[in-house]
Amino acid sequence: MSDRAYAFFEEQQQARGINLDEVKARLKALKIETPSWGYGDSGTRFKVFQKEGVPRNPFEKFEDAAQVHNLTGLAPSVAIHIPWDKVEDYSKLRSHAENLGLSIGAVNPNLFQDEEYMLGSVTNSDAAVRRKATDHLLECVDIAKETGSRDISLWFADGTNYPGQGHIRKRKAWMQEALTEMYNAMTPQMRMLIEYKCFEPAFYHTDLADWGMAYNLAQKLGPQAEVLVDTGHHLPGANIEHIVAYLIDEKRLGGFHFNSRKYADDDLIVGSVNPYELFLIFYQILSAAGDSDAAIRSNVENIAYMIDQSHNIEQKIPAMLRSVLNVQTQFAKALLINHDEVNEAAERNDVLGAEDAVRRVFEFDVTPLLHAIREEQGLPLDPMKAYLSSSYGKDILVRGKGGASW
Ligand code: PSV
Ligand code: MN
Repeated sequence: MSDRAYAFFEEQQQARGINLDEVKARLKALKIETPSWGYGDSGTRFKVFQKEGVPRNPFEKFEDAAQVHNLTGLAPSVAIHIPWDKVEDYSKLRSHAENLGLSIGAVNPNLFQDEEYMLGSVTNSDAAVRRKATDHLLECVDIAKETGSRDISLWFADGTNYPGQGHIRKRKAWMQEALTEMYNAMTPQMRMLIEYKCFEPAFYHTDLADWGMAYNLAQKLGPQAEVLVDTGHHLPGANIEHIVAYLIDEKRLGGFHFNSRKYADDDLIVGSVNPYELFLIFYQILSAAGDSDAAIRSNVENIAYMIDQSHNIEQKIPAMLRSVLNVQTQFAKALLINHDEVNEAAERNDVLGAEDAVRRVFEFDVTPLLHAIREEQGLPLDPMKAYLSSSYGKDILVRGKGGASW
């Protein structure tokens, strides 16, 4: 890092009234969970591509995830998906993670891959299928107890392809019934994060299609149920930062699955398509971080930042590095927003002034700041370069092809 570049940056930001010590402390505290399934083979609906060196089991997925954390200091926990990451003994997986400097993060039940779930899981008209799905949710609560995970993250592929195929209101009641049973099994420390998705794999209706449905369900279940915003799960044009602000105000924003999408689906690297959206999401979060209401501050402090990407064509570890670094960059930029400046302009009804006070910050180059904190943390200044020049990517090729799918 050039000292001159940082000195210039420091002078520029101090002149704007930004406290760089505070910015640095918050940047160092940023934690982004990576998904175990992002290290495995994955593909489109048409083909799963096999790559050489892909982890063969959950233990190896954690080893790859440790690379991402060691080089960036950003990703100390890894979400698991059950049964993709099913193991005999979760305490072994937990100590393996801990030996690597990681912890096991959110537990994700999988209610979309068994034959019986073709017409729905917890919303299936067959009571036996609903029972099986609910039992799987309960199994994941037990796994979370063993792994020490706070969050259980729920996404349902449930929906219908044709009008008349399912009774929408009955399905709504069945969903609530299953989640109530799961909610009652959770320990007081656990949280249920409810994810929604506008469509796919069902194309006519999806049982939890948007944030309002997820929020309504969370409210009915109780305070340990919150909404999870997957940035790829909205119709084009949706204002995600508005949803974020609204949920924070309701103290129900549980977490994020970060990724990007251009049209549909959700597996592109976060920040690769619309970095400004990511910046604006952090703008909303940070403007609530200083709220006078302690409950709002507490909601913000407990937001789980998670990546949810299954890379189809990219190399797995570099793609995950790129993802967490993109999040860090936009978070760093958003930390430079002078909220007083924005709010004062808004109060004067200075529309362009307020917009300028937000947008101008997005245009700052935060490289000197990121280099400075990495240096202070003893991390490589350029984690991607450090990974590509290490031997890890070559060493794992001995695993061969045909590793774990997702
Ligand atoms: C569904 O598209 C989703 O976003 C859910 O979070 C799943 O658990 C994950 O992707 C993996 O398929
Ligand atoms: Mn997701």
